[in-house]
Amino acid sequence: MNGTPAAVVQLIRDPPHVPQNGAVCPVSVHSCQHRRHASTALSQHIQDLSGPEQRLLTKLYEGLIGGQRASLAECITLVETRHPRKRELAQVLLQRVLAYRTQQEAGNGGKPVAFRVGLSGPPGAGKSSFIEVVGKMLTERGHRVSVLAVDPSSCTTGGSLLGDKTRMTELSRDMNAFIRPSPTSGTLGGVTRTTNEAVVLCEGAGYDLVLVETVGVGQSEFAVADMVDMFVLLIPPAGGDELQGIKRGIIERADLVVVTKSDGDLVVPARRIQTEYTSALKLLRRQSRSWNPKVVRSSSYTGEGIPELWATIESYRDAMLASGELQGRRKAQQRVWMWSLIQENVLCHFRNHPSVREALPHLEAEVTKGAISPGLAADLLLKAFSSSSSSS
Ligand SMILES: Nc1nc2c(ncn2[C@@H]2O[C@H](COP(=O)(O)OP(=O)(O)OP(=O)(O)O)[C@@H](O)[C@H]2O)c(=O)[nH]1
Ligand SMILES: [Mg+2]
Repeated sequence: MNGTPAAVVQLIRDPPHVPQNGAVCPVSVHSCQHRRHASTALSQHIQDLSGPEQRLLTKLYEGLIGGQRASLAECITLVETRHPRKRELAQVLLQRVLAYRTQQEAGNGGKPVAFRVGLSGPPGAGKSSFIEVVGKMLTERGHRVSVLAVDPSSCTTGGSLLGDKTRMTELSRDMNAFIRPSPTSGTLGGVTRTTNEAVVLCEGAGYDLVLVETVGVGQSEFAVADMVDMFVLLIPPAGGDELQGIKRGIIERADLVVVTKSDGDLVVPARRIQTEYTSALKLLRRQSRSWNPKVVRSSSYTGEGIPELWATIESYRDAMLASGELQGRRKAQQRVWMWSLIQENVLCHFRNHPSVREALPHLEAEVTKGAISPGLAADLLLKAFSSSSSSS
């Protein structure tokens, strides 16, 4: 919290439980106290903001909840920033949006107002083409759909997001859809923070479906599985080699497996993969008491299987909502999110600490030479960090 204004600290300690737009709802004495704390925290913080900052936040917030795409894009840019002051502003904005969402959920019987689906799969599995077709179907049915494309390799390859845009041409022109590549600064913590925050903003802007696409390489798909209501794995009807890269751990996390490209000559291999995965899933531990993971086939070229597949997704949502598991999952995810932010920040703090920076090159060299053990080097660095941290 170093450098964080006291009011932000208090705002974080006492997150507002009520909307900021004066809505009145029946409350208990306990929530009245919360309301007092929250409004005190907020008004203190508002004093901290300069006039232009306040005006900027109000403009962004009002544009966002008014459903304006340009404001949503600007808000996401704000949460993605690395600029320290802007990051603080982003937290105030998010806090307001969260309060607004809580109010909406209260009006919805305590149930989430939007549904979040994570889509992952190996490179070229057909994820973007799938989202284009599903997204169009959903906007035609009156939904508002946002798509966040997370690509942790984008900072090194730079190319794949461009591909995404060209494969979602129709959806990107659709007024009821919002597509946004999410740059991630290459770290897993970056994926978690910016994507989670972007999801909150999309929901605040009135998108009732949030789709998060991620390439199934590295760890980003696990981070995405930790931030959605339903995790869908897309598998191409390909040979064993191409499927080798799919980690067992991620198959365990899937609520639904979709075998893509089930058209033309690929129907036969797609059926085979469907059978293989159906038996594989039976061997895995059940994740949920209200849902058994399923394996379905679809084609984005012919559209076959797509409406049925979405019906399956809806029956998952209904079952998970009815049992309360979905709400429980979201609560657990809030904790995971917080801890992943702490981990990211603590590590950054550690690396930037003067004593650590001073000792690190020498100790790293010693460890590489085999002169001292990694355990001892880590102990020395942690000692340098904690002794000067506590004396400062
Ligand atoms: N036959 C067939 N090909 C498909 C289908 N869907 C996608 N493809 C092709 O598969 C290739 C990859 O499709 P994308 O939708 O870009 O796949 P992706 O998983 O988003 O790819 P990355 O984002 O690069 O990981 C493209 O050449 C598509 O034309 C389908 O339903 N049937
Ligand atoms: Mg793609």
